Amino acid sequence: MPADFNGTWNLVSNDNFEGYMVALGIDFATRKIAKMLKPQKVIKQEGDSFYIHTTSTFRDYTLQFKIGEEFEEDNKGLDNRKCKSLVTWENDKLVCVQTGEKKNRGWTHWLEGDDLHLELRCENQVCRQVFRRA
Ligand code: VL7
Repeated sequence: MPADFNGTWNLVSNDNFEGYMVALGIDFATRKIAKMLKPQKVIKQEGDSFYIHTTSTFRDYTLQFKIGEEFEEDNKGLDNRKCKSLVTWENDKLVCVQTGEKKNRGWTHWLEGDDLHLELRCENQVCRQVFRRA
């Protein structure tokens, strides 16, 4: 049985989101707004199919994928760069590699107790987010 990420999750901590956004080339004004946000994630997981909806008062982002199937990701409303994304299981962690213009881009999700962790990577920057069940 793989890990079960289903649920609604609220951001409780966000370490080095600024560095991650700078690495993505997000402009100053957008960063000032973005770092104040407390996004919520709704995750729907059915077998190998995932739906991850990240919502905030400023912007929303929806991602749908199947494990092991590469897809085009547009990052619309984020940095708007297209990349090829592939999500796989590494033990109980969900690991996404986002191949494109930015080196070392990707993210990892895992569970620790009742918390959902997300590590966001771009170039030499790592942002660590923790979400708690709503
Ligand atoms: C999504 C933000 C910074 C632009 C707005 C910030 C709006 C709320 O990709 C992500 O999650 C994965 C894994 O759960 C699923 O897509 C993280 C937030 C990254 C990057 C860009 C700042 C403007 C934040 C949508």
